[in-house]
Amino acid sequence: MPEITTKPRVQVKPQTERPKLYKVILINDDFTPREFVVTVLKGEFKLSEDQAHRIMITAHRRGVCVVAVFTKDVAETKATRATDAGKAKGYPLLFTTEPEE
Ligand code: TYC
Repeated sequence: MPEITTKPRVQVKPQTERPKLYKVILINDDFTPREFVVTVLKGEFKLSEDQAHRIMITAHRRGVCVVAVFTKDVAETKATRATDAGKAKGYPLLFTTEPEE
C-alpha cells in the first residue's frame, strides 16, 4: 500500500489582518426627546424597543453609552446618519466613533 501524505488545509492568518473595530457612542444632551433617541436607535442600529430604551437611559444617566461596534466605515456612516436624523429635527443629538482598544 502506498503511503498517503496529507497537508493541513487550514492557513494561519496573521492577527494584523483582523480589521480594527470602532465603537459608536451615544452622547447625552438636555434637549433631544427620549422617544426620538429610541426611534433613531431602532432605525439606524436595528435594535429592539427594549435594547434601544436601555441604551438611551444609560446615556441619559451616565452621559455616554456604547451603542455597538462595527468596522470603521460602517461605524462612521451609522454615527453620521443617526446624528443627521437629529439635526433634521433641530436636535443636538450626537453620535461619535472611537477605536476599540
Ligand atoms: N437627556 C434627554 C432628555 O432628558 C434624553 C436623551 C437621552 C438625549 C440620551 C440624548 O443621548 C441621549 N430629554
